[in-house]
Amino acid sequence: MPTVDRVLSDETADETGAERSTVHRPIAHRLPTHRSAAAPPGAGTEPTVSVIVPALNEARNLPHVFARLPEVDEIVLVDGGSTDDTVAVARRLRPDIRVVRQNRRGKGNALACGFAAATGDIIVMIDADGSTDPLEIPSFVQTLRAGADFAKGSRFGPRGGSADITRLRRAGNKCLSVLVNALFGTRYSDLCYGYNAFWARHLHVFALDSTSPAPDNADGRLWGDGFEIETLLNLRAARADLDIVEVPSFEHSRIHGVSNLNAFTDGMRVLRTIAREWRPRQRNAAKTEVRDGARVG
Ligand SMILES: Nc1nc2c(ncn2[C@@H]2O[C@H](COP(=O)(O)OP(=O)(O)O)[C@@H](O)[C@H]2O)c(=O)[nH]1
Ligand SMILES: [Mg+2]
Repeated sequence: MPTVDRVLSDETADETGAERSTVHRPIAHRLPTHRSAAAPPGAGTEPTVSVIVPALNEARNLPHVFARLPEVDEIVLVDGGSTDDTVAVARRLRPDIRVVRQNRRGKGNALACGFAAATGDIIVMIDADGSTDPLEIPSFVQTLRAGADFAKGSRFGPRGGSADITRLRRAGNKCLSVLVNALFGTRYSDLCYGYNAFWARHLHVFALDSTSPAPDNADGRLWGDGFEIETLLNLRAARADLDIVEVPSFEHSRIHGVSNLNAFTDGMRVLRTIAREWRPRQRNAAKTEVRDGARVG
């Protein structure tokens, strides 16, 4: 299985919070900035935080997104070959931003490249269209610092919600979540949501490929390069027996533009992902354990 084994170069060479799902605390607007080499939970040092932002033609949305970003240690924008001013706008808004150009196509490949480039102890993934609220980042960070390995956003648990999801996508997501929970012994309430955070030291469990060139097929994507990435992350986190805790999240409407996701074709890719990842004999029975009523994986 391909793995992340080297960091993708930046586009320009040297350019260079806890919430268990039962408690909703006020969200702080600032995150710790004190740097540490590696900060396991409880070690007494503040972990560094990298925010990964996959973006494809999101120039008009970035000002809204970046205006709501709390202070973090690193922002990595992964450009998908935008034909608008996404990169220029990002650099103007955040001169300290790191811009990475993905090497294949799709949001999944963008995230794989962004994860590989990140240097923080904690990796947070947010969208560039205004739908995932950066003000929620401290909740994800706090959840990790309280002991979780993987903080999984959920629109459908207590205090979650969405102004963006269509009825078709909601129904599909529900069915897929039920299927995964039955097959994998998990308790996900929102399988196909892309607002998550995890400790960078767990990146290897996802076995993502950020280096192979685009295949010579019709869409130039490898498996995992598309919107099935969220499902892939969730299934591999569960299989690795990570401590997965859901974090309530409210998904706003995309501000400008339209979604790149096709409910049918991308839904089918998620279904195929579930089939491919389901290896009953390798499942780890321990992940069915539920602790504090909050562990879902
Ligand atoms: N770099 C990159 N970003 C992408 C790609 N496809 C989608 N995105 C970004 O991923 C995020 C979610 O995509 P979106 O089209 O809104 O899908 P939806 O939220 O599932 O409806 C947005 O920030 C997009 O700009 C891609 O192929 N490459
Ligand atoms: Mg969106």
